Amino acid sequence: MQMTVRTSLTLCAAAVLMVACGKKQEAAPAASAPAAAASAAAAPSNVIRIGHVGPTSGAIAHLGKDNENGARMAIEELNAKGITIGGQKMTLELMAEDDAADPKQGTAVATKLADAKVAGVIGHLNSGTSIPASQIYSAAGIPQISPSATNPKFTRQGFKTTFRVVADDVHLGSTLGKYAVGTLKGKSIGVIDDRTAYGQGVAEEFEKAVTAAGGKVVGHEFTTDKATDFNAILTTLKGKKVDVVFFGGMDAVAGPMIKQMAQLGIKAKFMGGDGICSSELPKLAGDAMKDNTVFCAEAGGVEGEQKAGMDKFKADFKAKFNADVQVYAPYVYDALNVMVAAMVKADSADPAKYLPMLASTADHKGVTGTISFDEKGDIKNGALTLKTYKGGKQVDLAVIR
Ligand code: ABU
Repeated sequence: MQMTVRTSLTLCAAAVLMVACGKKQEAAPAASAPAAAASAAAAPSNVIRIGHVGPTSGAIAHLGKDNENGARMAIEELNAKGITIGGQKMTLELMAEDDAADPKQGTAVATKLADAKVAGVIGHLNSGTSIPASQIYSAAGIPQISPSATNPKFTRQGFKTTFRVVADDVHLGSTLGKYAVGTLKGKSIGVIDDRTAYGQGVAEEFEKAVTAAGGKVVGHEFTTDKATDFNAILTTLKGKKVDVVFFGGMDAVAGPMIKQMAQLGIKAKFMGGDGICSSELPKLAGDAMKDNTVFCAEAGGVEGEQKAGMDKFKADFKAKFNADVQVYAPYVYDALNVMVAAMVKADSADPAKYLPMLASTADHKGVTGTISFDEKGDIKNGALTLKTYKGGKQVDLAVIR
């Protein structure tokens, strides 16, 4: 049954045409002129091209660059180690693209990468770009691993080419909802979401969990991923005497929102998912961020002996890029290593040959933990790390499975 659904959806995606699967669909935007030119040059036979996509421009460019650096680090290390496939020494080459966190630009760069016949794609960063792009990669038979897109739909479309190495919004929202009621003792909880695929999804899951835990959501307000003025919605929530505010969205919006909460004298705790859980958030929120008042969850987690690998990755990353890891760079690094390990195992970088090896990835020891995929392409036994901020730095509170 699962296979039937997957097959029909894949065929549906293959026909990313004006009419497909019984209903009208939007055609993916055509590749731009420079994109078409870049796709014309085929990779030499000893080069494996891997695409990476994230927003390296716009409000969350710091997150996109963090991801891209994770990919660069993996590629450089693998090239230094030496990859041999089919008896030939291969060089990995990164095709790094910017989707600006915009769904239309996301499908344009996905088309560019498909035309360039990359062997695989790591990305995109956002659910709102990863989901439409996944149709294009599926139609082209190109494996895609997102290191950060957490909307459940991403891996529930029946595509054999779609994978992710983080937990999803059901896991994030439900854990944070329980935490808001059980640990933070929230009695009057306000929710805001940015209406993106991620923000809306994680906020809905949070709200369900609050209700299930016996808590009360007294107001749900809406903003966008580009908004800068939250006075009206915050004033509404202030009138409802909220003691916890949950925001479904990214750190670039959360920072100014925390500042405006302080200006309005709102003393509520502030919570969000992995999208706000960055090392940049204290800079974005400034003095308004008081110790132990902001809570978030990264969509992965390591404990015990596995922590040493993550700590080493963070130190190496800092030494190489003179920057702290934001959130997802280690997940990008692992995703790329998982993809290349499947190529080596298949002794081929041909997606049709290495895709079955990728799908059967089991117990890959990465810096973010042990990676195995389930039948949907989701990480098995995914973890979350609950965090707060103290002295402008992240503090881990607990790893939850
Ligand atoms: N997971 C948070 C950021 C990326 C996204 O899912 O849109």
